[in-house]
Amino acid sequence: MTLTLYLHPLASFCHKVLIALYENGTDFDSRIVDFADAGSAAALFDKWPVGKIPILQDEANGRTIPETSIIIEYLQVRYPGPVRLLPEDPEALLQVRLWDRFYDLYVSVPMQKIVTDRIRPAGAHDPHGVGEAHAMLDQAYGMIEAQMKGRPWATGDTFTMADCAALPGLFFASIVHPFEAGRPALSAYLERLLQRASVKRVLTEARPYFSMFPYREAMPARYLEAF
Ligand SMILES: N[C@@H](CCC(=O)N[C@@H](CS)C(=O)NCC(=O)O)C(=O)O
Repeated sequence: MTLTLYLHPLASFCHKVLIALYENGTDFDSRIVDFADAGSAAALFDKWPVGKIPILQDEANGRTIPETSIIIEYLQVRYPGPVRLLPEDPEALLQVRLWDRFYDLYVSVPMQKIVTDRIRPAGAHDPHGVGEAHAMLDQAYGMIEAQMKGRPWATGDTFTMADCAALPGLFFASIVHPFEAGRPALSAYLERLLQRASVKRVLTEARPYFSMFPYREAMPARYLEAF
């Protein structure tokens, strides 16, 4: 097997790349990174010193590819499959890149801020930063509501990298900062994502690890059942 994805099955950014891999039926091996295990963490830091997952190792050419958006673009260039996640048309491509950035930076990052603050040591919490993260999610939800009116997928009629980015952010954000009433297009979009076969597979593989999620008690019951 030439491709190895270093990941954790609960990690939202890993879900983004897994969705892309499953959409295209791309063959790969996975290696779980356990940050609590010094050897496992060192193997990651050796390859990508900022220590973020996922990273993709390509044995065929000895390359390590970090950063989810770059990994997905790399897969499309080097290992294309039936589902084109980055469109050929330059204008459409800009929209996909924009909404990919949007979901990473303004949904996933504030969601992570809220989640990780819960497991900080006593005295190291950041209530101001967490408040800002909640405000950012409110802002993002409003913008997604407007964007998704009349669109099945993040940027139009086809499923793209932006949808790969949207699912993990929205899934976990919907737990820590539930959608307020009056967000029907946002809610319908998340439901549509949850019905996608690649997404069902990712969340099914993540479910055994849900007990490790710091907001486990806030997970809707249906998230704990089969997708
Ligand atoms: N910008 C990065 C973000 C990756 C990221 O934040 N990954 C999280 C897991 S979801 C991580 O590695 N967290 C470990 C840490 O921050 O120590 C990407 O798109 O790949």
